[in-house]
Amino acid sequence: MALLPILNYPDPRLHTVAKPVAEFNADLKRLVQDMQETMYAAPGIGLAATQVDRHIQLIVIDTSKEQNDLLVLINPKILNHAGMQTYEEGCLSVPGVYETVTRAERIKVEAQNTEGKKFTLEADGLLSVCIQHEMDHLKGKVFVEYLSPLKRNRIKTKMLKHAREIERNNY
Ligand code: QAP
Ligand code: CO
Repeated sequence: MALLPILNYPDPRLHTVAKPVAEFNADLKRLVQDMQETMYAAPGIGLAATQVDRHIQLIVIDTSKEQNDLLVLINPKILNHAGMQTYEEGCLSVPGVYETVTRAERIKVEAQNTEGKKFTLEADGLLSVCIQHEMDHLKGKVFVEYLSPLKRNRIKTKMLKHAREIERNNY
């Protein structure tokens, strides 16, 4: 098991479009383990492979308080959606930033597990938001892209300034 480095916005690699997973092998299972460990350590409730610079359609999510209800979604597709909800979102790739985003309220998702077996899942509330947020990462989209250009640019500047400060302290 290993903690993986997380890409920080505005890293251009966060805009890479992920490819479908074709082989359900031991390497994939190891990546799932490492992503799970990385998410729990953060701590976070969702992590997409894109965020650890692996551009395949793989997401791990756990919205439980006890961190004991892991959901792994491989090659996820939204079959249908209904309603609208707004939620204050954060992202492990945009630390310290929380902004309101509007998304579908309920979704039905089809995905595969680490064995390649297909399943469907219905979600609402936080889980629904989290799945949609993580699926955006697989398309190369970060939640700040839903905000106004003014807000997004302020966030970009803040992130770059923060990165420079860390760089200076490491010197
Ligand atoms: C996506 O985000 C999400 O800023 C998952 O300093 C978030 O796990 C979907 C985190 C909210 C729906 C609602 C963020 C940790 C974790 C930070 C996360 C931070 C430390 C974010
Ligand atoms: Co995110």
